[in-house]
Amino acid sequence: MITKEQLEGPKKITWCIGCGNFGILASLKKAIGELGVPQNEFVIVSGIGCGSKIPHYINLNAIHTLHGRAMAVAQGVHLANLDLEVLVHVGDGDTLGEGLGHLMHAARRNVDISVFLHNNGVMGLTKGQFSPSAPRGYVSRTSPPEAGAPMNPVNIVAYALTAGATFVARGFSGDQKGLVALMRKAMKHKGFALVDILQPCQTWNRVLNWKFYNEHTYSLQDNGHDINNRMAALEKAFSNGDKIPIGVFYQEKAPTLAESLALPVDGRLRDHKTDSKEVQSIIDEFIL
Ligand SMILES: Cc1ncc(C[n+]2csc(CCOP(=O)(O)OP(=O)(O)O)c2C)c(N)n1
Ligand code: SF4
Ligand SMILES: [Mg+2]
Repeated sequence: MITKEQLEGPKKITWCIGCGNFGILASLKKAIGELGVPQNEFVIVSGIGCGSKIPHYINLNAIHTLHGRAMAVAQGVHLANLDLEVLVHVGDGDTLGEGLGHLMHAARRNVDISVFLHNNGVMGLTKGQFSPSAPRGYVSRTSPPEAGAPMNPVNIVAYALTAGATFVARGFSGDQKGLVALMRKAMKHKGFALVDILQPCQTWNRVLNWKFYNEHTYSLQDNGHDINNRMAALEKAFSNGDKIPIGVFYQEKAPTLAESLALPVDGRLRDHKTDSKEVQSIIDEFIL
C-alpha cells in the first residue's frame, strides 16, 4: 500500500478551480496506492498541456516530454525496462492531433503501457482552441464564429478498437469510484490499455461541462455489455450522442510486443553494455 502522503507531488498545483484534472489525479493516487506495485516501479510519461502537468503533482518517476511525443518515449521506456509500470498521461490536443499516429501504432503493436487520455475537447493550456475531440459545431476562438468546428471529432475509442487495442475503456473524472476501477484494470492489463477520460475544462469548455456529463453518461457494465466482443464494443463506441457510455468497452488477451519480440524479461535492455566504438562504426557506415 502506498499512502497519499507518499504520493504527494513536488510542485504546487496550478490547475483552475473546478478542473476535471483534480478528479483524475485523485483517482490515479488511489489506483496506484492499492495496486501492489512498489512506488519506485512506476514511470509517468506525459506530453504538453494542462493534464500533462500531472507528473509534477504526484511523487513518481516521470518524464515530461514533447507535445504529441509521449507515446513514442513511453514505448522506449517500456521496452528497455520491462520490469517498470509505464503510465502515459496526455491531453486530447496533444495525442489526438500531433500524436495520433504514435497512439495507433502503439495500440497495433500491443505495447504493454497504460494510456490515460485527459479528454476535455479543448486545448486548455493554450487558451481554449477547439481540439480534435471537440464536437462538430463547437464554437471556440479558433473556429468559425457561428458555425463552430467544421469537422467531425476523433472518436478515439473507435480508433483504438480498430487499431487492435487489447483494453479500451472510457471514464469520467466526476465518477472517481468508476475511474479508479478502470485505471486499476488498465494497469493490470498485459498489453496496450487506453482509458479515454471525460474531463471538463471549467475555464474554456462551456459545452462539455460537469452538468452535461452527469446527465449524459451511463455505465456499460450496468447494462450488460459484452467486453469480449470487439464489434459490439465498436457499436457502443459509435453510440455517442445523447447517451455516452462509460466503462470497459473491450478486453482481450494477446501477445504483447515484448513477448512477440521474445525480449528477455530478466535481461533488461537497460543493463546491456553498449560498446560506443561499435555504435560509431555503424553510424560511420551511413556517413557519405
Ligand atoms: C510542437 C508543439 N506544438 C504546439 C505547442 C503548443 N501547445 C502547448 S499545449 C498545447 C495544447 C494542449 O492541449 P491538450 O493536449 O488538449 O491539453 P490540455 O491543456 O487541454 O490539458 C499546444 C498546442 C507545443 N508546445 N509544441
Ligand atoms: S484551462 Fe481547463 S484544463 Fe486547464 S487547468 Fe484550467 S480548467 Fe483545467
Ligand atoms: Mg485538452
